Amino acid sequence: MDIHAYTADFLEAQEKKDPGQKVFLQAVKEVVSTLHPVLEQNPVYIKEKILERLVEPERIISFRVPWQDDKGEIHVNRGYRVQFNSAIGPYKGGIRFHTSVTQDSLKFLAFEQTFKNSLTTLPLGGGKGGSDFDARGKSDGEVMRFCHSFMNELYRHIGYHTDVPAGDLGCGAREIGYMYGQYKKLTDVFTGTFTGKKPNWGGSLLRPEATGYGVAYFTQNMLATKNDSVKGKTCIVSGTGNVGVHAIEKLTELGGKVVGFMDYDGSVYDKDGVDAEKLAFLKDLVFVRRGSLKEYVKKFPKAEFRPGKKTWDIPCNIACPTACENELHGDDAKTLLKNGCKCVCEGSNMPCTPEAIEAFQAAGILYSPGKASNAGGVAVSGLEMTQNSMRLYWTREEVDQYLHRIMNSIHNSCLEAAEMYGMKGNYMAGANIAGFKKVADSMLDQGLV
Ligand code: 2IT
Repeated sequence: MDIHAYTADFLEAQEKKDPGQKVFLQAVKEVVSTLHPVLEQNPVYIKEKILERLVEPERIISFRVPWQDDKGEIHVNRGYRVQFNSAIGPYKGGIRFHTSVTQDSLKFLAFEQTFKNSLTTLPLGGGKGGSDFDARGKSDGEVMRFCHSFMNELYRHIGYHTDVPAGDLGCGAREIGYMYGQYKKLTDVFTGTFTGKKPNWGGSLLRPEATGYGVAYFTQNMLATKNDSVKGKTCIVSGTGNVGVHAIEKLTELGGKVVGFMDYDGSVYDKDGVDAEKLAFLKDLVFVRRGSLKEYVKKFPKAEFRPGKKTWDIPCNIACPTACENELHGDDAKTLLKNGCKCVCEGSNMPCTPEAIEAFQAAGILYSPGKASNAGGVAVSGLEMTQNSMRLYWTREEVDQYLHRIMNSIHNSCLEAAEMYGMKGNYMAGANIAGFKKVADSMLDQGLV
């Protein structure tokens, strides 16, 4: 069989099925483009139509979320949960609250999550949910009423052994608190049905830090393959949400100098790099006051604020995109390469466009896809589930050891799978292949369901 013709037909059929789902199709295309040798050596995947089955979510729930603002005005948002694949464990993945949320974006995220969760070594299926709700500028009361309304429907579809949501963009500990409270009220059970909970009521220590720390550990692992390290390297981290700020923290701890980062208003260029004092300010600004990075340059006037500008023109050795999908374009990749960037480690989901990835791979620099390098977050979510099951807590150090071990294991799986199928050093291919095989083989074992 001509595998290339088979995958071309497969992708064409997918495009016909969901013509408007651009990011989902982009994610599917990327995965399929790396699976040719796997399909060639395992024709059973073709015969059993594993690809066709894998790209079809097991279930999508879409629902109305009505809520009232502080003035009494009524708003209606749309809520979703995409339960993508449960072959290796209960659906697991975050909830995104952002104006950009559509069925397309959540299908893409749930698809990526399926592979990512497979790589973590833990028994986690893939899912994602969210709403087009924008929490920015809303009062705590408004956010609470929205979250309660969201949960009034979602509660019947999730559960400790069924589907375990967590946070994502626009959904942090505050939102998880409100959702978990309502979930508990409606079901009358105290279980680990959510992760990313606060430690007082079932959360794991180190869960907030896990994604960002994991990105830094993965960066360190990639550089180690070139007998190099983060120490002394100039770094850029794009987003300054939960992932970005903790990536800045760990990269700095590992001896890196983080000189660029950004938020919705623009970017900061801080030639001297972030230190402990600046990091403490940043954490308070982002997590407590929910303020703008403009305040960072007021406090540290040697740093420059660049309104509306991204970070990618700032010279660096290491770039970690941590904001959102398709934030780093082909032109940005060329600029990074021209300025000497040698390592791109994705902290968000699919932040690099296909053109950008192509440019990095053609230049032969280290590049890792988010589904491998940002898996630390969901991995510690898995560890939160374990702790909840045992009804005990591990220390920060214990969780960090597990996280470190899991990131090492993901790194090795990527390298091994890539080499086994003739694409040595290609982390994208390795992540897709290793993630795919575990899920695909489990689907085969379980028959046509
Ligand atoms: O993209 C992600 O991996 C997450 N938003 C975390 C999901 C989780 O269940 O912790």
